[in-house]
Amino acid sequence: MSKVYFAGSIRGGRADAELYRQMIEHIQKTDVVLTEHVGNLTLSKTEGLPNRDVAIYEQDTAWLRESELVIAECTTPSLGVGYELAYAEKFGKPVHIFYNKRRANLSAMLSGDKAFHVHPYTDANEVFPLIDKILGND
Ligand code: 6IA
Repeated sequence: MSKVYFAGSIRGGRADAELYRQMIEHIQKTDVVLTEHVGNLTLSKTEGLPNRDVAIYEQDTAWLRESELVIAECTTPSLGVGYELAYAEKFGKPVHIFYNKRRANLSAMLSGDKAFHVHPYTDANEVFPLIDKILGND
């Protein structure tokens, strides 16, 4: 059972929050997701108090160091997710990036980084068997 850090946009926009929720639920069938809140549909992009941000940063970077693997959904661009991916790379974590190639043009800073495993898809249903493969559950 692996500890997975799931990354998805929050203040970058919540258009894909329902997909994050489904991906998290899928991973949780076999593994542990440290960041379940990313799929919380009641979390809005404007929510939160600025003075909570230090605690959020400290907690999320601690979870990244503790994680064994990072899975990110990057169709909706997010500065926070981009930061997390670079942080994960620095700590030697395997990083898997998903994005819908019909809706997004992934940043060259992600698609050009050979340390990252990038998974473009055209339909969200393709994501779940790919996750199974990553987790060794296929
Ligand atoms: O720049 P973004 O907000 O889109 O960054 C999203 C990423 O940063 C996610 O993958 C999360 O891991 C992390 N993150 C951003 N905001 C929070 C948060 N906020 N709680 C936990 N992780 C976060 C609580 C509510 C918030 C809207 C203030």
